[in-house]
Order: sequence, then C-alpha cells, then structure tokens
Amino acid sequence: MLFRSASPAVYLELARHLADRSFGGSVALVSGADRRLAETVGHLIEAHALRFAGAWPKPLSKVAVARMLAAASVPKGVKPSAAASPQISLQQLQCGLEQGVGLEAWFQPKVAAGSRRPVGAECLARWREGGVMVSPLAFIPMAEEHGLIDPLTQQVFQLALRQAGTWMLRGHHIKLTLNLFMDSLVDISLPDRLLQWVAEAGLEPVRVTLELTESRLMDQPRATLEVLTRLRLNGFGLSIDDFGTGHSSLDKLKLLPFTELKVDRAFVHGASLDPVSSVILKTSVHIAHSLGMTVVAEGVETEDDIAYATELGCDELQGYGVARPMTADALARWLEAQA
Ligand code: G
Ligand code: MN
Repeated sequence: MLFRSASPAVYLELARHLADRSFGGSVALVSGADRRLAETVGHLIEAHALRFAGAWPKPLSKVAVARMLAAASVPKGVKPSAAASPQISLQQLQCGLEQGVGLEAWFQPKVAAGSRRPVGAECLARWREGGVMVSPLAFIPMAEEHGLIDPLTQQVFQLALRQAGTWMLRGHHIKLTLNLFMDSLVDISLPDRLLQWVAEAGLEPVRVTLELTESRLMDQPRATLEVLTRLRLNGFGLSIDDFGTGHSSLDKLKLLPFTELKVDRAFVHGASLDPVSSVILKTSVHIAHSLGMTVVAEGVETEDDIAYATELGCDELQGYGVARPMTADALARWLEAQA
C-alpha cells in the first residue's frame, strides 16, 4: 500500500488502523518529514508487526514508485520466536541439572580486529534435549524463575573451564569469557569458588573474563559490588555486555572496575550505513579507550561490519561474520584451522 501524506502523524494513525485489521502488506512512507523522524515512524510501524518498506523524503517518480511497490510486495516474513522453537519442561530442566545431562557449553570465537587472529571465545549455554537444541531463551528465564540459575551457572562454568584447560594443553592460548547476570551476584562465596574451579582446570584468572549484564535493576547493589570487586582483585577481567542497551549504561562504568566494553550489536551491525549507530559506536570506542578498556564489537555479520568496526578502532570482533557459536570440539578444529 502506498500512502502519501505531508504529515508523519497521519502514518501513526494509519499504522494503528492497519494493525487492528491485521494488514498483511507493506507500508511505505513518502513524506517531507525530517529523516530521523521518518525512521522513527518506521520503527513504530514495525512495532505494530507491520512490514516497513522504507521512508522517502520527496515525491517519487513513476519509476521509483514501481520499484518501491515491487519491493514492498514481498510477503511478510514470520519472525522466529522463543515460543516457536523447541521447549523443555521444568522437570526436564531440574532432572537434567541434577544428573548433569542436557546442559552444554558452546563457544563463539573472538578475533583481534586487523590481524583476525583468534584471541578468545565466549561460552554460551545450550541445552540438548532428545537430540534437539533448545534456545537459552527457553531455559534461562525458567532457571531464574525457579531458583535454578546458580546450579546452572556453576555447571556451565565448570564445563567451559575444563574445556579451556584442554585448549591450553593443545597450545591454543585464548581467553575464555563467561556470562554472569549482575543481579544474581549476591553470593559472597562466588569469587572463591570461581578461583577454585579455575585452578582445577589448570587456568589462571587473568585468562578468564566475566561478561556482565543486568536483566533487572540490581536489588542488592552492595553485595554485588563487593563480589565484583573481589573478582577483579583476584585477577578476573570484567566486561560490560550489551553496552548501550538496558541497564548496561554509563553509570555502571563509573561504579565498577570494568576492563572490557562490549558494544551491543544494535550499534555494530549495519553501523557504516546508519549515522546514529556510527556515532554511538565511535563514542563508545572513545569512552572505553579513555578509561583503559578493551573494546569488543559484537554482532559483526558482514565484511562491511568487520571493516567498519576495525576502522573505528574496536580491538576485538565477535559475530556470525567471524564464526557462529559451536561445540567445544568444533572450536578446537576451528582453532587448528586458523593456526
Ligand atoms: O549479548 P551476548 O553477547 O550475550 O549475546 C550472545 C548471543 O548472540 C548468542 O546467543 C549468539 O548466538 C548471538 N549472536 C552471536 N553473534 C551474532 C551475530 O552476529 N548476530 C546476531 N544477530 N546474533 C549473534
Ligand atoms: Mn555475552
């Protein structure tokens, strides 16, 4: 549907009406509005689960209209959701954790920008049930809700550390990154337990970085702060994950001794074509380097993303454009292939 109006406000109304009627086509915006405002209207159209064909600033020629209508006639894609992917029951999660089956540590490599040499790997929790991989979106919130996040974290950490120990023995001296929810960091014994697991795996804390995200506001900031400070004093690296989104923001940089800043993929993928993402990425690199932190660009998907993040001074790259998350065995083979 092509709808022309001088005022973007009309599109807000139209988007609501089309969404109410479950419109299956695409909406194109042709308006003299400021470009960023037009893009915002586009985001709103998408938030209504409508397909947004793009915004055009000026009245279009007949040829341009034809081209646009052709592009807009592509059928609306169905977005994958956690609900559509395989699920597990609470009982399966509980039994699996008790028996030490189901949970797996997968790894996604990180490379140095420029040389593209492997420098590390992020451990990502995965669940295998009846030969099918279950998304973390399906079992992490369930584990959090039912008090199982601590045993889950402990198992993933131990699996990953043991694995990293075997890579070291094979001569692959890469860093290991583990994910922690900042708001589950109230257990004061965690730093000592972690030290012990690291030693058992034959590793040193300087080889291990903890990536921190917040799923909700810290409810016990004092305990969290103490645990993180102890971890840092013990030599672990601390990384602020998904920087620029949610609660991973500037005030956290002031509060905690982070060693690494991981720019969220929202500001990395496609940044060279998006002036706003580009400014955010550039500024994040500047902030991180001024504070003596390493910058990781996450979500590099294309050669263009890789080249742009490198040009802007990011130190390390992670994303589908480098490699997808893989099993420990597959990562060992991947590292051999890079050697
Ligand atoms: O934010 P965090 O670093 O924890 O995100 C890790 C998740 O992002 C993993 O589940 C992984 O599968 C996914 N991921 C990794 N690389 C990419 C990428 O290049 N693009 C997208 N869209 N997702 C990615
Ligand atoms: Mn992460």
